[in-house]
Amino acid sequence: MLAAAVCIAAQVASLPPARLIPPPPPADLDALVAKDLAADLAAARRCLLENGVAAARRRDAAAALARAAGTGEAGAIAAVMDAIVECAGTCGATRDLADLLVSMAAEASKDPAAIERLSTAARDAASPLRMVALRTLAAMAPEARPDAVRSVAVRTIALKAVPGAMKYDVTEVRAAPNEVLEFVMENPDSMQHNLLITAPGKMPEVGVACDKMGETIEGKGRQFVPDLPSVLAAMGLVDPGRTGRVFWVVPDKAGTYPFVCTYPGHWRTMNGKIKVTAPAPG
Ligand SMILES: [Cu+2]
Repeated sequence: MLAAAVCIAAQVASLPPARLIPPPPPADLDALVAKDLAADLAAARRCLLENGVAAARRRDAAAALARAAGTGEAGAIAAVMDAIVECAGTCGATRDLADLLVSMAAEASKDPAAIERLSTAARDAASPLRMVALRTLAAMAPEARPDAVRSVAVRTIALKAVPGAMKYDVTEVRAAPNEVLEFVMENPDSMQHNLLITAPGKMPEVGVACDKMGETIEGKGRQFVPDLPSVLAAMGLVDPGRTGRVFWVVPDKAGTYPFVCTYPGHWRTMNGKIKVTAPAPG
C-alpha cells in the first residue's frame, strides 16, 4: 500500500503557507540569458533561480554548473534539486524548477544518488523537495524506483468551473492519505476562478480573508491567495478559456479538506470537499 510504502509523517499544522505569486522577471533577463553560462557560473546560477527563464535555458544552466563541478549529468539533476531547496517555495522559479526536475525523471532514474535523495525527500514532510520528489518518482517507470516508493502515483482530478453558476462541476473527491493529486481545472466561464485547498474547517477563515483582499489593490495581484498557514495548496487565477493545475500531497491525517475558489464573493458557493479516509488495514 502507498500509505505503508511511503511513510510520510505529514503534520497539517506544520505545513508552510502557499507561495504562489512569482516576482516579475529581472530587468536584465535578456542580457542574462544571452551569457555564456559555461564561462559565467554566476549567470548560470541566476538562470536557474530567476523568474521568466525558459526551461531549456535552465537545463543548460544546470548542466554548466555540473560541468564546472565535474559531476556530469547526475550533477545537473543535483543542481536542479539544490536550486529548489534554495528557492524553498519563495522564489519565482519554484514551479518551473519543479517541472524541470519532473522532466528529468528518466535521467534521474538511472542515477542512484538522485534516487536516494528523492526517496528520502518523499518521506520527509518538512523537505522543500517533498512534493516534487513524489512527482518525479511518479514520472519514473515503476521498475526504476526503489521498493519503498514503487507505488507512488499522481492521480488527476479533472474539474470545470460551471459557466454562470459560480460552482465547480465536481464537489466531492475521495482520497487516501499520502496520495499525490493533481487538480486540473478548465475554465469555460466568462470570469476568472482559482482553486485553493484549505485545512479542515478553515474554508470560512480563508474565504473571509480573500473577500477582504478584494477591497485592496494588492489582492488581485496576489491572485486572491492569502498568506495563511491554513492554505495548503493554491492554483492561481485561471482566465476564461484557460486551464489551471495544482499538485497536492494528501496529508496522512484523515479529515475533510475543502477546496474553494477565493475570487471575492465566490467562496460560499464555489467549493467542494476532499474526503481523506485511511485505507482499511491489510
Ligand atoms: Cu470563482
